[in-house]
Amino acid sequence: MASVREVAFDVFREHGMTTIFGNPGSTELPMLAEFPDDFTYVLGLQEAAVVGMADGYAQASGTVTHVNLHTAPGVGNAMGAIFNAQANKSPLLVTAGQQVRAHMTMQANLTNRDAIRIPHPLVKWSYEVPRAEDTVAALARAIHLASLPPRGPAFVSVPMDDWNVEADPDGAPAAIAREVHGGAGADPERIRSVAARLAKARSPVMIAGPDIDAAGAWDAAVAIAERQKLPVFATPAPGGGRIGFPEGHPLFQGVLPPAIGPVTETLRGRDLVLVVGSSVFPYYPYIPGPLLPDGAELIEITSDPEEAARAPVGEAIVADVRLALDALLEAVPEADRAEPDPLPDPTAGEESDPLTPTMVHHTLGEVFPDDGIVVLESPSSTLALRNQLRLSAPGSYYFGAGGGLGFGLSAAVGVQLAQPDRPVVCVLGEGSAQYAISALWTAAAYSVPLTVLVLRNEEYAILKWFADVEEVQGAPGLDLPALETAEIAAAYGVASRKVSGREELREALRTALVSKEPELVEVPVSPGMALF
Ligand SMILES: Cc1ncc(C[n+]2csc(CCOP(=O)(O)OP(=O)(O)O)c2C)c(N)n1
Repeated sequence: MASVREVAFDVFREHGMTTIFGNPGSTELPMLAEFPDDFTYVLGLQEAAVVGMADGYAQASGTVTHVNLHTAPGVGNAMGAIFNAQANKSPLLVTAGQQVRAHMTMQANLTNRDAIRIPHPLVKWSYEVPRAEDTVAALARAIHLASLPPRGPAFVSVPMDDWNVEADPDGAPAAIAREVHGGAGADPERIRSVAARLAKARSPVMIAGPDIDAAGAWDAAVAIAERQKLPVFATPAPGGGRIGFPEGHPLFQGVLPPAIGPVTETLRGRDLVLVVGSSVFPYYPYIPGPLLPDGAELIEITSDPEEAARAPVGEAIVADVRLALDALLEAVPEADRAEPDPLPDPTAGEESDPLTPTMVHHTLGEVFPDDGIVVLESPSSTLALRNQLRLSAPGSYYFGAGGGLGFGLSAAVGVQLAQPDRPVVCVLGEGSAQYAISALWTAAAYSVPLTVLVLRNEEYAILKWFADVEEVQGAPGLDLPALETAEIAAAYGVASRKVSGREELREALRTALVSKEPELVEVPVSPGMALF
């Protein structure tokens, strides 16, 4: 008869989950025993990096991804990254080892006393099975839940002696065979009404969110905007974990500012705001004001009932974003409105010493391949990168929507593993690089051909900007002297170089982009925010 472990691996196989990210401990070894040849185990050296890598992999592959953690301390270390994965709607099966059942009540060493409670607020389901034989069913249930909209992490704690128990002979084959499909369409009546209101509107606008990309609704969003001649803004950058509209398209009007008052200012004069695949809105910082300009209506299309319920204004339709947009495309007529003026071409100014972040991103833009992917965590130059690169292909941008640093570097390793044929450039502030720095070791150990570009401004620039906004003076801890990222990378086995000036930067990026191994390029930049 098959063991729980053997059947569990059949379930993973059935779901295409043959890449497992983890950091093992004694309580996880029974799961890893006789590890099958058709599976890959990607070792991360600390759990923030392990979950971040799995998050990137899950988003870029579109499949539920298994991440295995070490009982309570491993889950504890992973919490910030699980928070990010939830915000990113990243479908993860998170498992953790647990003491032997006979040890749990006496709370022997490493017992995860409150296994379910630790990740509970950040996951869709948190569970420890009552009987060993139920493990397979619990894992299958967690996989289905993680994959259903809104996608996100689900957690199962598995006592270490459960893996070798005989699997339930009836339940196990059924669990392997089951399929669960999400993706509910919108009420056709509602879609017809949205189409009619768009057609009647004087000055409608579309706000494109990350779920357009995640749902595969990119072409439909472009077709609707073109047919209706809609100006399109990207949802505010903090929540824009992916881009939902080609940013080089003539209808693209830029990224919405992230605060209430400025959003309303930007939308002034509009009478219909169609928000697709985004919350309303990922605001930060708090700059109060009316939620919408006078005379404007807002309609949100989201696959996330939570997002729909918590929006502070407007109406919401809960449906799969691709199905809803496909239906809307069928229903909207051609509009004869004037098209908006396209954004002016990006400019970067004269070369300075050190370079400005804007000049760095402009230079990256010159060498950036058409099929390239950016994973971004350079807080004070997020908007400059968006403006300079104007990324315009699906699946070409990943950003930590949760705001927890450490996503960038680790997710980039996962994205590159999931998309081996597309060049991935991870753009980091030198402060951000530290939160999951050990992901560099995984990149080197697994020959992940990632390019890492580190902007060295010797400060937490974004926090200095926030200090101004919050009228905070005299805050300590905002400077980062002598943080030698290139040396750290070299110690992890990643080829690295320090460059200055455009020419050196361009050449270093060109070399790194075609290298079959990871390479890191560190460039000094001027301090402060870079908005364009
Ligand atoms: C886990 C975590 N800890 C702390 C912060 C707060 N934080 C936000 S931005 C930032 C500074 C980032 O510095 P750096 O990467 O050098 O970028 P810069 O602001 O200079 O562009 C910090 C510490 C955070 N977002 N996440």
